[in-house]
Amino acid sequence: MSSTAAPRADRGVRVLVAEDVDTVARELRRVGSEETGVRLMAPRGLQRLVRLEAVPARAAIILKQEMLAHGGDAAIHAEVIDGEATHSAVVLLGSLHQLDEVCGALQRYSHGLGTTGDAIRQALAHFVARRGALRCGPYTLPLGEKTYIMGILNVTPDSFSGDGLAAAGISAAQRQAERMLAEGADILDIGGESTRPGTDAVPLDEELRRVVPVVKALAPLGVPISVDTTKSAVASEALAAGATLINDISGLFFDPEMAAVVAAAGVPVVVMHMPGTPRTMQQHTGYDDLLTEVCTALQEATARAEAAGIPRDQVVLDPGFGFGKTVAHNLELLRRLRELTSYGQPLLLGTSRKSTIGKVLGDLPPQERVEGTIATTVLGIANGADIVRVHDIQANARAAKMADAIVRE
Ligand code: HH2
Repeated sequence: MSSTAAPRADRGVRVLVAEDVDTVARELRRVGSEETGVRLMAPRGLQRLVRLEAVPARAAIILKQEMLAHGGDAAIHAEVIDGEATHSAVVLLGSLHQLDEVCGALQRYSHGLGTTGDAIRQALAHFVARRGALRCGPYTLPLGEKTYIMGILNVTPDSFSGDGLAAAGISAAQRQAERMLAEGADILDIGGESTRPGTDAVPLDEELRRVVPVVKALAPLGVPISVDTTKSAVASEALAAGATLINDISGLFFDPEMAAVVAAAGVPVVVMHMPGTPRTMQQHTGYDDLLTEVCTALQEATARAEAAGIPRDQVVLDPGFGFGKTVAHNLELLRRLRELTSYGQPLLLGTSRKSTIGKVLGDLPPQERVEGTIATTVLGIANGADIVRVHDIQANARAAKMADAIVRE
């Protein structure tokens, strides 16, 4: 090439992958930028959409003005501009830098806008980093370092995937639990009531009879024992028998005593999204905005927990894959799971062998859904899951370990 040729900048054009500021900063340093510039530029390298619910009209207009003033924008309901709506959902569009500047500017306003700014900053911080730990009695599970495998141990005669052990007795449950631990389970989840679509509730006495002796037998195994129940009396007796985590698919909704029982024991609780009950949930699949409805319900469940004295960071969120949702809904939940990390609470995902996987793979029966489950485990981890609740421990534990090595640097 002759030395008089014009300098070329059309080669090696590449779009970079960066999901957090540290990665952006690393790429800027690789160019040779000076450190002051790196710190100033990095937050400009990431764009975020942030949704706020039910913002009073005046505050919505201020948000839009401030975003525009800082080079971003905000979508608000058209009727707010016309003065006809009192409230609006708002979607902020901006770089992390612009959003941070706006949050700072909001501190100057009254109408609670300062706390709105703080909440936006918090959600943005939670979206990338998982901190803290789940405190299950004597077991502490640090979050963010690895994905925890919750092994499903159903002591039911009618679980949808045919894995129930109801008639097999305590020693069969013990053998299965030991096998699950050897294969890599970190938590065991014991359920005495099937939740498959259309089922009725199991009477209290029967659920106690199925669950409590198994909890007692498995508590010495050295891992947290979770109990999958919506009944406070079952939770209470299981906790006394050694359980250290409660998994309530109703999100502390069915039994008004449940939150107080969990709070008194000082253990974490999983709150799951389910519209209606297992009997009726598949009649409630008409969502206007799936993620907003799931997130709103989970934040209501979190408020019930906090009101009873359960610390917010010990309330695990679960979007309820397969509960009152169509195949398309379940796939959307997985695609957008990371939105649920905005609240800074641990995330659990329960997709194992569920019918959505069977349907996507061409009507495969539950026992042939392991590969499909692994795909959901891996994408769930990439999208922020801290715990996956699964039947096939070894396959999912290996997949999770591999996914962890890739996504949890
Ligand atoms: N799914 C089932 C049961 N409990 N708990 C949480 N937190 N999340 C879930 O997705 C979830 C759950 C259904 O699965 P399974 O226990 O295998 O079946 P069954 O309820 O029929 O026993």
